[in-house]
Amino acid sequence: MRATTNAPKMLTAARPARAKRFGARAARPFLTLAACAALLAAGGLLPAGAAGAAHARAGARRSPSPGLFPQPLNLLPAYSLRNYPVGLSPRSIASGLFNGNSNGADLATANISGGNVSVLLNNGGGTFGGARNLAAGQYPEQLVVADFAGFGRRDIAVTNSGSNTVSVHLCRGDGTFQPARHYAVGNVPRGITAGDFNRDGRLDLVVTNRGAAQGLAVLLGNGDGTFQPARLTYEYISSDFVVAAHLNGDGKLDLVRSDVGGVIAQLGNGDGTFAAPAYFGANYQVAGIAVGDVNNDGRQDAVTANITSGYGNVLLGNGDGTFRPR
Ligand SMILES: [Ca+2]
Ligand SMILES: [Ca+2]
Ligand SMILES: [Ca+2]
Repeated sequence: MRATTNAPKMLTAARPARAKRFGARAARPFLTLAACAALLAAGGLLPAGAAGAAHARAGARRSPSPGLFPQPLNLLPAYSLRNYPVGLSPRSIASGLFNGNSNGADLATANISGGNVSVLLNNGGGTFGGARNLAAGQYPEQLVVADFAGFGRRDIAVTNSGSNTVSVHLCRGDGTFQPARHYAVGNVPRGITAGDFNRDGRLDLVVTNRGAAQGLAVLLGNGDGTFQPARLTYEYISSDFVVAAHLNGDGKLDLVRSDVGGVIAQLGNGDGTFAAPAYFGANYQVAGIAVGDVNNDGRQDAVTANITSGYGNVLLGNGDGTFRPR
């Protein structure tokens, strides 16, 4: 995913600081919440509407402290928002074209208490039809949308932290999906990303496991919508989120993972395995990450949302798999 917004103009670097590895907890330059929302939307982690609203609000009201709002940001009056019922306790959201019309992007949510994925088809004009729920595993957490079967359709893969599986829902191209196929992936899977990590032209999956044996599950794709059994690694890193990105220009797809207080970069070896994790500190408790080139230097950068501190952070990529604060 790429950040394609004008987000860099919204960045408000406050205190330049040198990158520290391993446990940096000092105050960092931060983003406005609006900028975070815009960047997370660009990364598919927030609806674009929320980001636009946050941006508009940011333009109307400035904080006395650069980048920091003195009170929680109220995006829009609740009465002006249209509500779309989905399954119980939606946890994450993604967009994709699930049917053949040109109405625009459709939506899918992972519903942690409902045990399902809700699909909302775009009516055109920015409204959506009623949710159709797809049975997933127990406690669906995060989802990724990609063409796993090679039919040019947008399929859905979702982590199920209760059943320790990934559910893969193959799209029929008309907005409906085949019954899910489930893959065991390790203990308490949460984050998920897709990419061709072994360079065979078939999309693969990488999952972060948060359970007792914290690590990665790599599922190599067969190109027909099925996957090989997961290969597990154990780095004992608490990653709730993972994003595939090219960090060092070697053509081998890499990973950016969240950690409690920062991000983890792992360079891909091009065969579905990854080099040792490298840690780069941010503010405490990273609750979301997005990756994109926020300063237009051709190198992928990382943006974090930090739930405990209330800040977001920008970590600029050096083009070699390392990051520096901005
Ligand atoms: Ca592959
Ligand atoms: Ca690489
Ligand atoms: Ca950059």
